[in-house]
Amino acid sequence: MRSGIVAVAGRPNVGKSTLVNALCGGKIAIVSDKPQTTRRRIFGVANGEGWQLALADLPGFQRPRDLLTEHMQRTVDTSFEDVDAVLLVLDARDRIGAGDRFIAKRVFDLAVPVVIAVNKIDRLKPGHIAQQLENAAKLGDFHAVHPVSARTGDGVDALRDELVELLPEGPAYFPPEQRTDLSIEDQIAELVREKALALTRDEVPHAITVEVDELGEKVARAIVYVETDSQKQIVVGGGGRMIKEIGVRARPEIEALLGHKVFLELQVKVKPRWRRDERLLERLGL
Ligand SMILES: Nc1nc2c(ncn2[C@@H]2O[C@H](COP(=O)(O)OP(=O)(O)OP(=O)(O)O)[C@@H](O)[C@H]2O)c(=O)[nH]1
Ligand SMILES: [Mg+2]
Repeated sequence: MRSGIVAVAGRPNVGKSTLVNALCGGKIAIVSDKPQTTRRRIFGVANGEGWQLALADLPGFQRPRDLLTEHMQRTVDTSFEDVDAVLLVLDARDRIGAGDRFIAKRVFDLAVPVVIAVNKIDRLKPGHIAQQLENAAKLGDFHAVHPVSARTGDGVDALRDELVELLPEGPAYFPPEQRTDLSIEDQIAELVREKALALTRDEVPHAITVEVDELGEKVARAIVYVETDSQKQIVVGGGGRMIKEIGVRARPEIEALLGHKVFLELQVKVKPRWRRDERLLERLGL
């Protein structure tokens, strides 16, 4: 048996979570077009004949602005301890910049193999992709570079094979039916947050956090927290339209997760400055 942990690192929004989902063959981590979607480490587990690959999806590297983003960076740092390899994800569509180089320096200093994924190659010209692969190769002493599209799945099988090759011999960390380390409540909260992120913009997505406070046979109740009254107005929407839409989008995925129908009850509450509240962050697992 080969088994091990691969940390997935990179700037915000490069597609780390989308790639973790593609490598695991199903939805594990929520995804959005807003940076800083992932706030904590989430394991996504892929199993095969004689191997288990545990991918640690991580927040993107950024300069901390408050307690939440400080915690997120600490999560990234501590998650590099005891990994067997790092998957460094870059965006094929963006110039490789200071953010990429910062996180690259950090991972190349670890004494483990680094595999680079140049993601989002869908609909890009071969010349452009070749150029980005060349730029990526200058970042450090990598084990391999893979062009991939997490969205279309292009190159994902070859990347998975590469990562599995790097796993040491050892017993599986997770039982085969377990796809993630998130509790069912946290998975539901994340799905609600994903829909809220998709429907809001500017500062609002960053001010949203979700907590499931009741999960019964027939009812799942979640609270969507924001920081201000005006954010609450936006998330509730005129006549409750926005929060209703969030529920309409989240419910099918929550039902698929639970394996049965559920009544999803969403409530929006203001929690001023929750992103700076150490105790609340701890309660939310952030
Ligand atoms: N075209 C294209 N878009 C992609 C691809 N992979 C991810 N995206 C998009 O890129 C955006 C960011 O994806 P995420 O997976 O949330 O990125 P992330 O790196 O996990 O972001 P953070 O958690 O904020 O650090 C989303 O809009 C995705 O749909 C890809 O292969 N091709
Ligand atoms: Mg993410």
